[in-house]
Amino acid sequence: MTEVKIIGENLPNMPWQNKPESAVGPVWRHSDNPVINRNPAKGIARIFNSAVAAYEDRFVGVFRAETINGRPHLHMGWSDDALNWKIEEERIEFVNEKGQPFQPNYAYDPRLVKVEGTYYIIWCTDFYGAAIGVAKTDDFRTFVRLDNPFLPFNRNGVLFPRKINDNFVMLSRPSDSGHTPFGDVFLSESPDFVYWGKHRHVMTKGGQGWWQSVKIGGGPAPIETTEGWLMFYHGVTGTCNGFVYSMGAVILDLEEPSKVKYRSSTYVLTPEEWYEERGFVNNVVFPCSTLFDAESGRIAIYYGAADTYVGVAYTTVQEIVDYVIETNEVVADDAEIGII
Ligand code: BMA
Repeated sequence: MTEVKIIGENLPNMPWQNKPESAVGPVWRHSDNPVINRNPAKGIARIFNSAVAAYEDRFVGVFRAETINGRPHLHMGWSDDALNWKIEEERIEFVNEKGQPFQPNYAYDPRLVKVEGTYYIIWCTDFYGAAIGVAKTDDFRTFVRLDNPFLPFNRNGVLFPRKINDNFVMLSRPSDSGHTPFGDVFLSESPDFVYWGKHRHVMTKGGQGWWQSVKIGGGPAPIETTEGWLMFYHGVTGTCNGFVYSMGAVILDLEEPSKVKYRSSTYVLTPEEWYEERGFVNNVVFPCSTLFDAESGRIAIYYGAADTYVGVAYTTVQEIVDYVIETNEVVADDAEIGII
C-alpha cells in the first residue's frame, strides 16, 4: 500500500467526523444528515444536488433550489461551518458579458469549481433541450454567464480544478432531454473557455456489477492526488420501480485524464438511509461537490439525497484510493485514449 496524498490546498476547518465502527464501506455519512432539510427558505421547497466551496474565511454554496412552482433555479448560500447553511431567497442573477440580464429558463445540478482564482458554475440549462450552462464569478456578487460550451443534449458538466497542458478540461455526459436511459462520460478541452474540442471518451456504463448498468455521470470536480485524479460519480441501475442512483469512484490519469487508471467495481455509497430512500424521487444519492484538506487527506462529499435533501459523507484520500485500487475492474476500453 503506497502513501497517497492530495495535491491541493489545506482546509483544516472543513467538516469532519471520524469513521464509526458501524461503517460498512469506504465512505461514511455525517451523523446529523441531512444538513439541508425541506423548505429551507421562503419559496424553496427542496434543495439537493448542490455544490459548495471555501471562500475567504467561510463557505459558499450554489444550490439547486426546487421552487414552489416546481422549477429548479440556482440560489446562493453561506455558511461558517459548511453544515449550517443560510440560503438566499432570491435566485442568482446572471448577466452576459455585456452586463445584460441572461437568466436561464431553469437550472439544476450545479458544480462550483475554482480555476486560477476564478469560480466557475456549471449546471444543466435549457438550450432547446437539456444542455450545459456555464458562468463565472470572482466575488459571488456578479455572475457572468458565458456561451454554452456544448450542443444539446448534454448534462453533468464537470470542470477540472486546473488546466492540463494549458487547456481547461471538462467532463460531460451526452444524453437526451428526458430521464435518459443511457450515457457515458466524455471529456473536452478548451484553451479559452469558448472553443471546446479534442473530445475523448472517458468511461462507459456497465461492468460486471449492475449498479451502474443504465448510465453514469461525473460528480464533484476531480481531486488531484499522487495516484491520479480522484473522481466520485453517479451510477444508475434500473428496477421495476424506477432508477436507483449510487455513488462510484474512479481514478483518472493525471496527464491524460481521458484514461481510467482504476475504477471501483462496486459502489462506494448507495441509498440506505431514510433521507436517501424516500423523498421526491426515491433512492437517489447524487454527489456534486467535495471539500478536502490536503494536509490530513480528509474529504467531505456533498450529495443530493432523494431529490429532496443535502447529505454529507466522509472518507480519506488513503482509504478511498486504496479501496478503488483493491476493487478495480477494467470496463470495456476505458483505459485507452478514447478515440474511435
Ligand atoms: C437526473 C437528474 C438529477 C436527479 C436524478 C434523479 O436525470 O435530473 O437532477 O437527481 O435524475 O431524479
